[in-house]
Amino acid sequence: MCAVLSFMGIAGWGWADGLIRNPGFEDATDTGLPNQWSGPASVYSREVAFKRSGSASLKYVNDNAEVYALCTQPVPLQTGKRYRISAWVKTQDIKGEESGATICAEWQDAQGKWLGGHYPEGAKGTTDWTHIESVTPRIPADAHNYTFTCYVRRAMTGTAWWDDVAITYEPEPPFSSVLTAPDYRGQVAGANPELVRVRCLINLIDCPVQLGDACLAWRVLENGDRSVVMKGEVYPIPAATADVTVDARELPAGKYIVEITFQRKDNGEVLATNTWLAGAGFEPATFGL
Ligand SMILES: [Ca+2]
Repeated sequence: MCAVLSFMGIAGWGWADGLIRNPGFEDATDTGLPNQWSGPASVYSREVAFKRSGSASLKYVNDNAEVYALCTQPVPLQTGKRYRISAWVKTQDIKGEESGATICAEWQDAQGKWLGGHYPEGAKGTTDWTHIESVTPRIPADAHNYTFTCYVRRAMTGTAWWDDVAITYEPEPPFSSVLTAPDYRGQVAGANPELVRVRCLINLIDCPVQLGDACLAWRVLENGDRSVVMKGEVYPIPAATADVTVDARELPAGKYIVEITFQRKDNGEVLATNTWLAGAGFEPATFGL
């Protein structure tokens, strides 16, 4: 028996739109702070001795637990969207009850009143470069101003560094899928072989396309040379949950790839692609896919 089924991932969706200026702290100012960043120069400075990339990082030095200092810059976020925030953080003797050196994103209303934020936990003690990464909730509709902040949590002391910070739009994928049949290891086999059925789940919350303007184009590829052995299209897509059905019963035994592309109907622009690898047995009563 030879059967393989694996989800091979999503491609063709998402982008990285870096929204932070001087994210690697390379540009200097004459205040000692990195360019574009605001904070008390008594605590924060541009550091050249330690860096994760380039020639500099952001450094925090504080020996007074009463001092709570932030290093911030405004960022151009948009209401209704989620963002991934990330940074590399290094610490030396960061002490206190809280979680240490970290980052946050915050939003205020048009009058500057704090509305909310996202606050992943940080690094404390003495650590080498550690990656912090987290996705914000959706920005509320009444938010107006936004900031990205590097900081050490309140009532803590020690030394910390940040480098390669980022905040990027994090759309929900518009398309995912599940191979629902054949239910045994992707095989079309046995006395009454099933149709291949892929349940497609469409989520347009972050996708600038209407369901009626999109289609599900599918192809069956021979696993070896990737030649197309079958293809078709579901249009219109009847609902946000829709099945793509492939009658693979006449295919020769072998391994095939089922590729489903969620795309614009009018110009074929690919919004997302899911790929399934299915295998078949090589016994007389079995069929391909
Ligand atoms: Ca750097």
